[in-house]
Amino acid sequence: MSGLFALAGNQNSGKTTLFNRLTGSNQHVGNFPGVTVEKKEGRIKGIKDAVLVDLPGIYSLSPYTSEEVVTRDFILKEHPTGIINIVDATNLERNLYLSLQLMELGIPMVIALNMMDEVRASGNVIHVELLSQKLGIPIVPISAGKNEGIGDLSEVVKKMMIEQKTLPKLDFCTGEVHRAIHSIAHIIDDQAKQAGYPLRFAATKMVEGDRPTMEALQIDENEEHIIEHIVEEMESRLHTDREAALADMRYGYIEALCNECVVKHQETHEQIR
Ligand code: GDP
Ligand code: MG
Ligand code: K
Repeated sequence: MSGLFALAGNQNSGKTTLFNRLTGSNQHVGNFPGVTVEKKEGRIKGIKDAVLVDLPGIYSLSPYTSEEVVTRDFILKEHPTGIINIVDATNLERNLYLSLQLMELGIPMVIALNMMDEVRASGNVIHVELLSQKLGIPIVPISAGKNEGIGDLSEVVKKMMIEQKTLPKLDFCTGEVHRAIHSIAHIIDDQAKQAGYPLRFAATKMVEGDRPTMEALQIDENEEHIIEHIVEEMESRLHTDREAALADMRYGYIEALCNECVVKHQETHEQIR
């Protein structure tokens, strides 16, 4: 059995530090095909035949930068065994914005919740178990900088390799956006399947008007017209544009999630008094 794992996360989340911890000196550097984005690969220490690819640091999966395109293409075309999504726990809401998008790709995923040393020092508390339950994926608290939790993370990665479980569907999609995604999913169902795109991800990309995905799915003029109509309808009902509608929905979900799972130092203080 062999495994291919993708390390994805925001810039400055500790990705390079974690990559080095997981692979040791066992790494080599190249480029992703066709672009000058650096591709680092290494074997994961302590796991037989598991390769880790360090994807570029990104904040979203929209194709605005070649880093974002590289990340999408790698995950959609290479079908990795799993994604290790490194999340800066001191910046949880911002980082989870990418996590939600990665989860739409339907690839098994573990969150490596990094910088936990700083969270501890701040006096904040993150209820990791609860967060993991709500998201439906494993979360391992780590401090890559202090070399803490790396063994636990390795164990989860090893398990992902053996079990090869698919990701449970996370339903954070509500209201008008949900309606639009649902209608579009209906239209592009076959094309998404043929292109090897997860339906939910593809439908969301149609709402965003994402050209590369439209081309990959070979959306014709007629279908594009229908999709545009659905999205305009959504915009007029929400009194906002498509990008804001999606961002509002994602951040709304994340905010509620963090309200439940994170206790800020000051709040603990107030409870005690
Ligand atoms: P990247 O941009 O995601 O590759 O992040 P780096 O690995 O370069 O790390 C960014 C900064 O965060 C560096 O100064 C690291 O030393 C620091 N860092 C990484 N992991 C941790 C951690 O667990 N705790 C703390 N306090 N700092 C960390
Ligand atoms: Mg780096
Ligand atoms: K830091």
